[in-house]
Amino acid sequence: MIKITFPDGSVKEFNKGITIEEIAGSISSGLRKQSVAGYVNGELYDLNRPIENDGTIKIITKKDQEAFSVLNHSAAHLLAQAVKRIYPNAKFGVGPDIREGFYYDIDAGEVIKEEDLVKIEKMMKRISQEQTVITRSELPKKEALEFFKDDKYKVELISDLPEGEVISLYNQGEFTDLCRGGHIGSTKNIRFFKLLSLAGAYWRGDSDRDMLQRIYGTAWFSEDDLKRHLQVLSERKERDHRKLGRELKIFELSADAGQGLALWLPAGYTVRKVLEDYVYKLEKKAGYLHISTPMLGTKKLYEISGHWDHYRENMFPVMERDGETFVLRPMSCPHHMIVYKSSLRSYRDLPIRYAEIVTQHRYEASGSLSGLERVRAMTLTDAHIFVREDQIKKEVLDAYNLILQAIDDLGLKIEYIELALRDKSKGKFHNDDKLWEMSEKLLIELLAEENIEHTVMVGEAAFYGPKIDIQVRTAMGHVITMSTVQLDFLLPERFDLNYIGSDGEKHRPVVIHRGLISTWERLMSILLEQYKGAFPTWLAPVQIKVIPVSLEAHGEYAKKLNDLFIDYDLRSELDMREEKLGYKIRDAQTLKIPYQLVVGDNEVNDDKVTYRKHGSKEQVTVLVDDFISMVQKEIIAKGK
Ligand code: TSB
Ligand code: ZN
Repeated sequence: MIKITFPDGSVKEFNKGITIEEIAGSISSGLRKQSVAGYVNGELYDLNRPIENDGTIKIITKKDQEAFSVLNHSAAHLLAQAVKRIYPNAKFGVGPDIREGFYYDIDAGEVIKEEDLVKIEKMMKRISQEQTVITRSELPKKEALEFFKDDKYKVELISDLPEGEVISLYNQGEFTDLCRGGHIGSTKNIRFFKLLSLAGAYWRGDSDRDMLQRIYGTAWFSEDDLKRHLQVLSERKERDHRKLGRELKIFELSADAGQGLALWLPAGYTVRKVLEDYVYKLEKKAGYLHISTPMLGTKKLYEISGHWDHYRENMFPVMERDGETFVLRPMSCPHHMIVYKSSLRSYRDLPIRYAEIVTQHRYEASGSLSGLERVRAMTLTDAHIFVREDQIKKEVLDAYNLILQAIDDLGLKIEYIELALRDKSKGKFHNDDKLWEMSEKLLIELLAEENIEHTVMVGEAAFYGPKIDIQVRTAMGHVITMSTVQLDFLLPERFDLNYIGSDGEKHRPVVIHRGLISTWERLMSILLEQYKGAFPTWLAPVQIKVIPVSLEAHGEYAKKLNDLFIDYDLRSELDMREEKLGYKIRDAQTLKIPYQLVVGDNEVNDDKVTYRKHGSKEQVTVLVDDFISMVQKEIIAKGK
């Protein structure tokens, strides 16, 4: 007999070899049905793994967070088993559970196509109905290597484990996988699942190694939960900026133009221009000075700044001509340092805030490129603020607050604030411990003093200093950085920046790097997703669509209206195509134009307009002047 201690402290005796499922069953049959796995002495145990010794137990039920992981991890094995049945030569990389499901990286010996997922899913269903028990066994490393000798990926994974490690295997029917475990006892417990998509994935994320195929799926405990999740996924797909960008003709990506090199179409460019004006005014009010610097710099400039040592991986290759060496800039900071140096500075001049809408290029890994979200040519709402040490906190805080104001004006939702620090063990950061300690401490203090709730990420700092990043969630569910404030003691040193202090001596300024609302590319992806393509009126590429009921009878008045709106700086368009009225209205709706104006007899006779606001079914008739001032007010208030 063994003694099992429950979370409430009570102790019960059971036969040696009892399982979580049986213990749950001894309490109630309801609990048995709800049980998924458990913790024995803190170790994750399968539903049916025999418990051999005394210990504490915690049963994981379907309601617990970990239950979803266990189920999905087991579903990944089920997927691999099904693939192996269909593709007997298949070899397997890794197959973990993830936030919303699971995946498995597979080399099937032939290419799996999107349409093959249906047949793989059917096979999974069949294996689930076979009700195969999932059992754990253990092997010494040497024997495990022998067991998996035909699967080079598994061999590599096992080889990386420490000598003497006991390796656990999981078996279900004819299929055995290398796995740490936490499984759900039987394939019969994996019933509600769906295979979702197929992607390429390099073995161990290394682009120099084999490309495997990654199959994504999701598994749930009930049909309803699965259905609900699939609904969420389909809504998300509708919100995906890549889809909306195509439908609304915002941008184009073409293999011929180059991957990650986005082309802005008229509608997208209009929004970008509006945003540019907006940023210019906002920065003017906040005391920024606007400058313009080139996209190209000498290699030497980036050697001085340290980008060459710490950021070269992300840079396009150098260009050489007539003995000169140039690089396409990945950031504007070095140029801004030179601008600072263009005059003698006194302590009274500081802070100096240089802002620029900066076009820059980064060589991002091709697998990481994603629509407008991560590109290789990008234009950043950038600034570098030069301050004295006693001005750091105030200027960081002001920059941060300006960012919050911009995000509020744009009506965007922040996921969380992140403090990104250095990982000392990594070589990508400059290595002056004193500067790092000083700058990290400053940001930590500031966030505490201002009660700014945040998460800390070690290793995500810039190579020159720590940063406060403002994170948003994308439609596809991952988190990206929108805005950033970064503290930098390094570049002033590297560029030997000075100002004359009140003591008449030379002092070093400190630099704050600030990305206001990201790059136009990433910002556009965020706007499209958060607004589902329906831009607020002040940002909309076209604000008003004027549609005459009959070209002949109402075309002239419609044109007069359209011209008037344009004179009032409203972005209005006239639809004079020889199409049916219904078609034109639908078209304006598809393009999510805020105001659709249908012009018929009533309007012509009474100097009125009848409009319909996007998203509303209601038709409203008002005097032309009232309509104009209503839209103007809405634009100035940014819809707030
Ligand atoms: C803020 N030197 C600083 C600048 O002064 C800098 O470049 N910081 S950065 O590297 O963090 O980039 C600024 C912002 O650009 C990021 O916060 C992110 O919003 C955006 N960005 C970065 N890489 C990409 C990319 N590949 N595609 C689109 N936007 C990007
Ligand atoms: Zn910078």
